[in-house]
Amino acid sequence: MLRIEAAEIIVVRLPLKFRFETSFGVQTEKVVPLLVLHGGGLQGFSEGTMEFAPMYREESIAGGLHLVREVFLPRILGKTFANPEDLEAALGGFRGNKMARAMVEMAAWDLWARMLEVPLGTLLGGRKTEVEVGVSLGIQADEAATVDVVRRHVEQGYRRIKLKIKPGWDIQPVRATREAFPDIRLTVDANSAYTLADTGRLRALDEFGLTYIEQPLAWDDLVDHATLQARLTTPLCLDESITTAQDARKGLALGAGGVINVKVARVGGHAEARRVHDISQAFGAPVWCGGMLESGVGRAHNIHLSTLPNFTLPGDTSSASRYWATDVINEPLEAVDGLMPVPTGPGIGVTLNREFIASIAELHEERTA
Ligand code: OSB
Ligand code: MG
Repeated sequence: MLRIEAAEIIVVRLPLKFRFETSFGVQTEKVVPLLVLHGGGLQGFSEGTMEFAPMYREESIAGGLHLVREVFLPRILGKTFANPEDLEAALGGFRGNKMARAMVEMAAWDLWARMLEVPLGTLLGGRKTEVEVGVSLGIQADEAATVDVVRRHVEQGYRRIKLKIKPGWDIQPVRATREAFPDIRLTVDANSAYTLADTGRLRALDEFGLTYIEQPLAWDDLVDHATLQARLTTPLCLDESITTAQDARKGLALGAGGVINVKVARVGGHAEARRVHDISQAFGAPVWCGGMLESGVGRAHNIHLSTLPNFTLPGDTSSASRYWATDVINEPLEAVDGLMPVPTGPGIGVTLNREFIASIAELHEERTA
């Protein structure tokens, strides 16, 4: 049985090794909320992917931690569940706030997999021992800098290059990259920066052989994406717009895209992520695992989810050492030639670097029933 006895909420701040510019802003550090669930002498870990300000989706760290503390934890602490899916009723009945909910759900999956002494990926139904990964590259100063950073990552063996774009910086970096690397798997991500009025500019991307264009239109839209998709030959990939398996069904049924970016926290946890995976597979739509610049904890969760069979396109879970000088976990998570090994230990297969965390923690609270 999955008995949840106590919880720890920890917040750390990690400097990013690169400047990450997207259509919604520039990031140079990451505030990482961590949750530890204790039960049966074991610990399950998760990472919140909410951000300081609601730029990507509507969730924020402050709002999410309030819900974890005051709404979700009181419903599970001191209680016993049959398995993590049995938590769904306790965590159900609330609108939105999937990333906050996912913190609790994902830590419960890790704890449960450790209790059963199996890797989380295996428990979810995955079979891969390594997963294909690419990189998501922020907006650079000019074409030459873009080609440089792409070259560095192509040389490291990453299986796909994704360029962040925005209106006024789209065709230029894509053309320069394609001219320098005619054969790489190349994609772009607009993070909702365009409208249907930009159809002409987006259609101009069709000639560059992109695998997909990620989330060009509004974060909460499906209908305009369907209109745009009918006017483009490049498949659209939905990211921000999908927070449930029902969203995925509606998006694919509407023809709003042909590919889904699955971020486990954006859809509320592993059980819903697997349902997004399954429904996409039923539509013949490939999925891949997105990232939110996670520390080792979230990164390990992403790797395990990516072992499911319909994750047929490379994900964003690149080497942890790209992001952090020191990570919050003890184990390295390093891709070799674009293949990320799946940790083999129980659960997510990584352990917290408690000493490092204690030295930098901005918050550390314990909760019991
Ligand atoms: O849209 O996929 C995105 C990071 C923060 C918010 C949104 C996105 C991203 C990334 C980074 O693209 C992927 C990663 O390296 O983790
Ligand atoms: Mg995206």
